[in-house]
Amino acid sequence: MDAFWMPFTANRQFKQQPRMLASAKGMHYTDVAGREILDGTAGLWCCNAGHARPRIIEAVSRQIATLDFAPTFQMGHPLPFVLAERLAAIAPESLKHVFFTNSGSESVDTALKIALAYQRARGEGQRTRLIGREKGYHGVGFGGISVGGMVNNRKFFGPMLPGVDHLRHTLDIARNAFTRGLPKHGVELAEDLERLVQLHDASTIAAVIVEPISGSAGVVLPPEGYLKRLREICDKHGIVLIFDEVITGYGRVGDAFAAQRFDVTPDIITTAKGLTNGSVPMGAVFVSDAIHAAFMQGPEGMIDLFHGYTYSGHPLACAAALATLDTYAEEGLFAKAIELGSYWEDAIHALRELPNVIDIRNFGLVGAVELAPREGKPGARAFDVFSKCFHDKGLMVRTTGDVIALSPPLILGKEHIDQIFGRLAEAIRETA
Ligand code: PXG
Repeated sequence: MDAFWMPFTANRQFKQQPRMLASAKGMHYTDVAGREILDGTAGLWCCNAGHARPRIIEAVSRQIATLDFAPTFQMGHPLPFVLAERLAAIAPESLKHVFFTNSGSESVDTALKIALAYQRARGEGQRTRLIGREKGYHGVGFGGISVGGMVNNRKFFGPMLPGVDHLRHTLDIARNAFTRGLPKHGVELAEDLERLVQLHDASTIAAVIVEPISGSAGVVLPPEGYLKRLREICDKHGIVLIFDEVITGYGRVGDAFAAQRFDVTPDIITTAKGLTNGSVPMGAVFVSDAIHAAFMQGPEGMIDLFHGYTYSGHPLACAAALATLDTYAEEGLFAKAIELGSYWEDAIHALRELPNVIDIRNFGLVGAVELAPREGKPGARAFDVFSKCFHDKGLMVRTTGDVIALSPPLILGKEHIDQIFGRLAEAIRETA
């Protein structure tokens, strides 16, 4: 097993006791020993319509036999044009232009580059500063880790991009522990952007990027009113607002995008994951009409954006995405997080009295149970729960630090919610 250097994994530990999946259908994985594992995380927050969906299988199979690859640099094929229109139709009103990538990390780099080039195109080329947030996760490219705020993803990799600063994060367990839905306290944390404007001057700041809900850092929710206030401050100072919706996009919080659920429209939205239901790598960046228009000013024969990937708008990914959007629409999956939201909320908050539980957070079909760390061994307790869930309970969860995160496929029913939290409760109870 040594040759595969696994990502974000304790390789030597894993290879002593592997967790190996062999197949998947609907709400379940099957491991190599034939055990069924209930998918509490939609893979890695990506299989929003569950696994082995017939439309997607059929579309990708048909596509590979018809057009396996076609360039999109000064060439084209119909699928990304069709897909971009379909996406524009579900996006917020003013975000009707779509740039395709192959991952969330690439979507983030693309968004940051578009923001910088946009400021230059409108005569504000001195605006080069990018602002992220503590605990933010924006993938693993140098742009993404620079604006990101997860210490371990940054500290090994040198100085990263210059001229980046960070807002304070919004996790406040002391004031908000066990809140159902959005935290009541913390709207004032948006004023931290005013502090950075005071420090650096607005004329140096190109863009702010935040996740409407942070996933990787352990489900950090925006306090009520916080995102609206960020929007206002960005408007006041000519700063581009980017929402990284790699996790929240495509139905996770009860609308196509969190921007719609929270009724706050950024200038750029980054997505990936649920776009193809995780089946073929693909990301999409949604850009506002105003930003797009700023690039369409020069001579028509000039390339408007010197950026792109060999696989931007790849035929297989487009076919998968179109079939995924069909599946979401036919089954009304974007509404699922609303329909099941209160059942989900009641079920996760029922874990409150279990040993070592110090906070529970939920919104849409996202949930997190935070455990007290073992002394001197941060993350060990949650990792043991994760391992017990997988090996003994037939349940897949995610951990980050001492947080257990959940983000099930949106096709789940109440019986699956009962199973997820029943099994997780047992695992927490049995873990010292
Ligand atoms: N932005 C956000 C908000 C993400 O959550 C990325 C960018 C990067 O996407 P790619 O496709 O480059 O990995 C992500 C990815 C977890 C987990 O369990 C989360 C992600 C990836 C893997 C695990 O928290 N998010």
